[in-house]
Amino acid sequence: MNDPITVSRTKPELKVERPKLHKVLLVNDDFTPRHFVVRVLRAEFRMGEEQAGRVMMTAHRRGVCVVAVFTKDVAEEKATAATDAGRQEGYPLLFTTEPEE
Ligand code: TYC
Repeated sequence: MNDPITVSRTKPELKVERPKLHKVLLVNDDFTPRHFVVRVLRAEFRMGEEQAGRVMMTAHRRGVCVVAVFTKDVAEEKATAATDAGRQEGYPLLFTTEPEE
């Protein structure tokens, strides 16, 4: 006998998950000039002068500040590019990434 033909009556489950977002963090140090941190934030993260100044001062006072959130790859690219911009001028400026909860 042939196998009976069965018809699934349930829709296939769609498992489309949003990619987890990653934060780019600006880490304070004692050497990088404030105006240079602001310049890097403006150039790499397309921030205005005021917002860049606020982010820089938050990192300066608290030790660290969230700059932006992106997908993992973009967050890592941006953090590396911004850290390299400081290194090119001999500054220890550091941007890191971490996954959002
Ligand atoms: N603390 C630095 C200074 O006083 C400025 C600074 C701010 C450096 C934020 C890094 O992530 C930073 N010149």
